[in-house]
Formats: sequence, structure tokens, C-alpha cells
Amino acid sequence: MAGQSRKLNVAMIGAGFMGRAHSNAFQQAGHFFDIPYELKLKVVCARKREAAEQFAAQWGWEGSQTDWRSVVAREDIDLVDICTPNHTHAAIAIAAAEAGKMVLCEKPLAMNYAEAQRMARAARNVPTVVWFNYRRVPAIALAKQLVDRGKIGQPYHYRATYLQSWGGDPKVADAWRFRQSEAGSGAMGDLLSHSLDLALLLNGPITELTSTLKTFIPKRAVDDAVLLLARFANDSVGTFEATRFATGCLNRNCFEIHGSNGAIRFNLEDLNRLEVFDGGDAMEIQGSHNVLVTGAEHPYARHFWPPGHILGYEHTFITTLADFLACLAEDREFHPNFDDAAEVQKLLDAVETSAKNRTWIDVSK
Ligand code: SOE
Repeated sequence: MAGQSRKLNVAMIGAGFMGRAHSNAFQQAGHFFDIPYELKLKVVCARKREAAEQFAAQWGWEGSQTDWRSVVAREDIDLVDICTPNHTHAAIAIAAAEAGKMVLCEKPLAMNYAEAQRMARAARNVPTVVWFNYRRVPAIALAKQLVDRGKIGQPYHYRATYLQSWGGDPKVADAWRFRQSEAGSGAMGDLLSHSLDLALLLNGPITELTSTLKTFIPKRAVDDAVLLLARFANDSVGTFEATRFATGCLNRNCFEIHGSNGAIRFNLEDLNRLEVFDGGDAMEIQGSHNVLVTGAEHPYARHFWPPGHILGYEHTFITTLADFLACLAEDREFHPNFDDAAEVQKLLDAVETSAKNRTWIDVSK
């Protein structure tokens, strides 16, 4: 780390959509959270020089480079943040970790489980983060508190859907997210990975699963949709659906959990809300109520605006970063880290194998 002053010199590799989300988080975290570091946005790296320079100027990076290897080798860099296409994560993360840098990486962590394990092993001595940002939506963090407090009782059903509709749009057909060699998979790595990360957080380990994949566009090598049945260690059962062909749905990341005493439901397209059903309410007033999760008593919300002044997508990245920096300062382990994301990757591998062989897979070991 850069001396006693608690300066943290940051490099970011990649300058696309996620590069913007991360840059905003690096810029904003200190405005809303009392973070114990002075973040120095040293360098952004992108393949095209002009684009890198423009990005640096727009998002407040001190400089720009085009070769990630020389960025990772820089002695003045403490932390490397990776938001490039999936097939490049491993090489950059491993080189950065071996150079002693902290490593933050976009999801899905890797192209497959073996690669994720290699990354986790290489980074075992440095702090790591995987940007499963939805864990820090205040409503989802509240859901976690309610589940842990036993508010819904014994979970019976976990039901997740992640629905987007851009898969058939000819304007994006060529995007890297549709290329097997760069993305590794389609809706599976891009969307189901988020749902699985949340399921593991909220409902614990999955023991067994079976799945089917569907590609709607002929010649496309990645899945457009994935359906999954799962059994959890806590004796509940789960269903998951992730698709880029859900006409009318833009970024509808939903889950619901039904337990012996109550239920909760979340939809990212209405991210300030958590629907809560309390089976303990008197019969005549029983029904789901929609909690506006923006109050001082709610997770994260008090760091931003007064109650009712709603939050958005970008706040999830700010809170992820702020939590990570707090963990770093207090020498606590941050989650989700590379080990957590490797668990998701293990499930994704099983999903693929199960779909191919049309079988159930034991993922308990
Ligand atoms: C595109 O499908 C995408 O941007 C994902 O890559 C993100 O992880 C998700 O949060 C929103 O949708």
C-alpha cells in the first residue's frame, strides 16, 4: 500500500459500460461514506488510445494507457480493477495478484470453474472483490437481514427470474457478450450468475441441480436462455430462469422466497421496494406490503438522501466499493470475493453439464 497516508492508487482495465459504473463509484464513494482512504484514480487502460484518453478526461483519471501488462507492472499501483470482457479476466487478475495488487473484477469471474479456481489461488494473499453489485441494493440487504432474523421462517421456495429482452436486437447481435470465445456463455454467465450469487447469499448452498439451455438465434454459440431447478441444503427447492428474450422486460432481476412464516419479493426494475408478507399479522390485515427501503433504519440508505429520496443502479457500485474499503481498513474479509465467485462458477459449470447430458448434478461437494 502507498505508505502511511492511506492513499490508494487505482488502475482500471476496461472502459465500457462497467468502466463508467466503476469510475463513478471510485469518484463518489468518499462523498457518501467516511472511507479511510484517499483514492487516487491513476490510470485507465483501454485498447484504443483515443478512446482511453477521452474516457480518462471524462471520468477524472489522471492518465490512460493501452497495454494492461504495463499497467499491472507499475509499482505505484495498489489496486487493479478489471472490467474487460470475460475471457481476459484470468490473465489480468493473475498477473495483478502476482504483482501484489488488490484485485477487483467484474462478473462472471471466469470462463469456467477451473479458471476461477486458478484465479482464486493466485489471489489468495491479496484482497479481492467480485462486482456482484446487487448484494448491496438496500432492499436486497434488507431481505438478507429479514431472512437471517427468521422473519419468513423455514424457507420452502426460492424463485428467481432474470429477464432482459435485448437478445434478438440486430443492432447488438455482434456484441462480445454474444461471442462464446469472449463471454464463455450467454444469459448464463451474464444474468444467471447474479441470480445464483443472490440465492447463495439469501438461501445458502445448492446441493443438486438440473437445467436446460436454449439458443433462439441459429448460428449463435451461446445460450439465450437458461432454466434451472435446484435443491438447497436448507431443504427448500428453487427455480431459476435467465433470458435475453423476455420481450417487454429490460432489466427485471427478481426473486421471491416463501417460508413457513412469511414471504419476500424483489424486482430490480423497482429497486427501492421490498415486498414483505408477514404470516404473523392478524388475519384481517394479512397481505403483502411494499416497503420503500430508503429510511435511516434501512441498510445503506442513510448514507445518501433523506427517506423517500430514491436510489438507483449506480449506488450499488458505490456501496460495494465503500464496504470493501471498510473491510480493508479493519482487516476483515470482504464478500463476495474470488472464492465466493468461484462457487458461482462451479454451479455454472454444472448447469452447462446438466443441460448437455440432460441429468441432475450433485453439487454438494
Ligand atoms: C447486460 O446484460 C448487463 O449489463 C449485465 O452484464 C450486468 O451484470 C447486469 O447487471 C445488467 O445487465
